[in-house]
Amino acid sequence: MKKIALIYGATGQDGSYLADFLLKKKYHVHAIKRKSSSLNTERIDHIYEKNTKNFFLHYGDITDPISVNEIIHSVNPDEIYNLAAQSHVAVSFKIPNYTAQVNALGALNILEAIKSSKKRNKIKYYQAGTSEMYGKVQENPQSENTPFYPRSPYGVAKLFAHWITINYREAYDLFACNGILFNHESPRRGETFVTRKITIGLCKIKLGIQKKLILGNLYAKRDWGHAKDYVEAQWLMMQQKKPEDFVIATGHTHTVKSFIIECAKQLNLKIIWKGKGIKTKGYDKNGKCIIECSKKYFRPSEVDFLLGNAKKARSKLKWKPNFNFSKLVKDMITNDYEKLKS
Ligand code: NAP
Ligand code: G4F
Repeated sequence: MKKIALIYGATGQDGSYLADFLLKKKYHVHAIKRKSSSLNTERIDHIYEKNTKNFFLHYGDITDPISVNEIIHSVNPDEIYNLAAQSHVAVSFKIPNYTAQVNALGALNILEAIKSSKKRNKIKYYQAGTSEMYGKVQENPQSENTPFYPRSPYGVAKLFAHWITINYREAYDLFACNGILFNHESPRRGETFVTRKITIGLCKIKLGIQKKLILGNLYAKRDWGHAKDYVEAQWLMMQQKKPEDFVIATGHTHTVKSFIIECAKQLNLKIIWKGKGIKTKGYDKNGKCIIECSKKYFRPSEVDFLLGNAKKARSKLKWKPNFNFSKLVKDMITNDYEKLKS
């Protein structure tokens, strides 16, 4: 019999790749979309157009326990992936209460619905945890055993979701696991996250349709991987006999500035750097300033450095990423350049 998966967050970057991945594995995929005043299914439209037989869309919202219960009890899934979130760290400082409703209590709503389901011991649950929980890092590199120290309302809310997942696993014997995923990007990445803002900005500058790219902290370091590799890891965690938590990361870290430099290299765009810290500026070959920093994009408290240790996933899940840093940049740059050119 075909397995049934339910994806919260299916209209997002990871949810859309996960839907592609599970459909290839012959799952029946049920996907949740939110009511929105404009179309929000761009990332899954390609599926809907050609694979309607195994793909089902439902309106829902993770903050509404009535809808969460109704969907879980009627779909009767084998696997539930909770990828739904207010996923922007900077925005979480502006809407902390809302971020907690979605990122923390949303997870609890799903776990409660599983607990009250007749199939409760058969349903597997995946919680989309994050390296943001390490925040002010207490150890390098960060593994499953590194203590957490979140630095944003986003990170704090995700830490609640992490621990409530463990608590429901221990208290009610649910198959509930946490992925602790480091940053992962792709051509489907939201346009306000730094990597996509850079790939779009530099492609537009190269094509002469944007003059300047204005960013925040260029010296923060992130362990960036590709979303396609990371959704495979999510699925692998759900295929284990016992639920456990796993760090997913590449084991390499780069500054935001290095990300810009790699993009510029692939676009054959020369940048001459001058100044330090917030005064750092990038100039083109004619001496025109094309990159500068603004306080507007700095956060009240920053996560300066992230570097993951995914040894456990590599050995137990046999997971290994196919994309390295330059392949990731290439995928994003190629996609944005082609799209913008046409
Ligand atoms: P994303 O592109 O921002 O997608 C978030 C998804 O959640 C969207 O489908 C969004 O729907 C949905 N959503 C938001 N609020 C909701 C609500 N109240 N009810 C139902 N759905 C809701 O994020 P992503 O990059 O794919 O990340 C997926 C998950 O992994 C998130 O939980 C994120 O926090 C976590 N994570 C991401 C990374 C990363 O680097 N990408 C790393 C670690 C963990 P709309 O399309 O309607 O907005
Ligand atoms: O791309 P970012 O916004 O990602 P951030 O904050 O690391 O969060 C992402 O990864 C987390 C995993 O660690 C996920 F849980 C979370 O959902 C999200 O997907 O920012 C990356 C870095 C930060 O240090 C930020 O200060 O880039 C710096 N940055 C510099 N200029 C900027 C900008 N970030 C954004 N968004 N926009 C800028 O102009």
